[in-house]
Amino acid sequence: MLARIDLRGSALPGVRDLAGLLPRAATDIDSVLATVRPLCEDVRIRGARAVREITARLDGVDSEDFTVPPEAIRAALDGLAPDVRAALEESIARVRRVHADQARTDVATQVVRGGTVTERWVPVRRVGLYVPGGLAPLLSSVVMNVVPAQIAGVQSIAVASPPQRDHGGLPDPGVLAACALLGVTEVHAVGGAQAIAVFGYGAGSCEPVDLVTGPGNVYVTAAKRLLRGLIGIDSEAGPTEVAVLADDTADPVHVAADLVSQAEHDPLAGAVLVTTSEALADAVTDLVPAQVAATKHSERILTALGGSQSGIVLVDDVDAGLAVVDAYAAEHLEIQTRDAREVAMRVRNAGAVFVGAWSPVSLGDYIAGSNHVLPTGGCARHSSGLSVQSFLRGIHVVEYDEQALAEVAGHVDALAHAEDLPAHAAAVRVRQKP
Ligand code: HSO
Ligand code: ZN
Repeated sequence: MLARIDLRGSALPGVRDLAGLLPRAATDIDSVLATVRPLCEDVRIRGARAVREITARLDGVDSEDFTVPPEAIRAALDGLAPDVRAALEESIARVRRVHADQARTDVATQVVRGGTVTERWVPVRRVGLYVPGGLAPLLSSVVMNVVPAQIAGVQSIAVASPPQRDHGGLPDPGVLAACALLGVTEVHAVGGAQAIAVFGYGAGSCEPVDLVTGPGNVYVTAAKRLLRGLIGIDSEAGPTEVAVLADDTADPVHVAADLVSQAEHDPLAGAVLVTTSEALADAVTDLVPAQVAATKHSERILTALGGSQSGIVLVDDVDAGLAVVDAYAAEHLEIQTRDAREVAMRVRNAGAVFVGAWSPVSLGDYIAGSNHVLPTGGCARHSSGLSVQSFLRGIHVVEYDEQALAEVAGHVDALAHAEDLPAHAAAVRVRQKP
């Protein structure tokens, strides 16, 4: 378990080679496209009838209508345990507080006298939020998807989540209760690729959406890739992962627990410790087996920690550690070193950074106020996690008056002719007085 990679004693390779050396799961979306494409086509052509058949076949649930009745959503909230309700309410309040600060205001730039460009931020009209069922019913993911959409001003929000056989074909009751707490009234008991197809094409009472967000398994991701363009998507989420950058000041009990906690999600989850301290590496290696044995989902955790996507990387110093975690570009990155805040501020690539001994990833998963829908698989090099911005489009509104246009007519002429597009120049010239 937790294989070691020793990068000490010589100069680190360049970023690309370094990334290639680090443990990471390879997800092959293309190989499931062949399964997912006909399924999506079926939903496009036959709508709700196709959804019913696919759901019966794949989820073992046969239901005439996949849309969850509003009374079932309310009933789920009534049945929610008070401690879970209190926790969800606090989570919603904190996530709202953080995301409220992300709201964008329109900016008007006066470029010249008589010429302005205004950037208007306009919410997407209708979004579909996917909440996976799978190995765990992620009620917290409802909060992380819905709150930014609501703050962005999205008018129409639909949630889809797989039907559960032991809940009468409805989605997990915790997921429904979270929807109720957030005021979401449209929920569909559909999972997997077929849910994304329902969002993309519309089926039954579900109208097509403009944008789909939320993580899912490889089939969900393949359907998102397939329908991208027809709909917007947030990202192609892969298996979850955590990297911990630690020195000899880190508590090995904490580090081991954090690696184990993220591995709990998925046998394909990645957990990587990058450390300057061999003693810490040894202590974590010694502690992990007992922590895993003591927890409920030990089998999938063992698979994740024993897989080639997990391991311990030894480095000479914190600077080298930073180079390694930047090359890895983790979905979640913990900094457990001296001067952790200062080190964290030097990180370039991560979905979210958790600073110091008292900010474990599970705090962020549930209740820090940050978002937990984050870029995986190295996508943190170019993308950010879900935010209010994910649900907005910036529209440039251009308004020049006659004089301001006349001032640049010559420049338009020059550029248009340089591009051999004379009609572009003419469209400005016809407006000029002789
Ligand atoms: N760590 C997951 C989110 C989550 N954890 C939900 C528990 N529930 C991906 O960021
Ligand atoms: Zn988690």
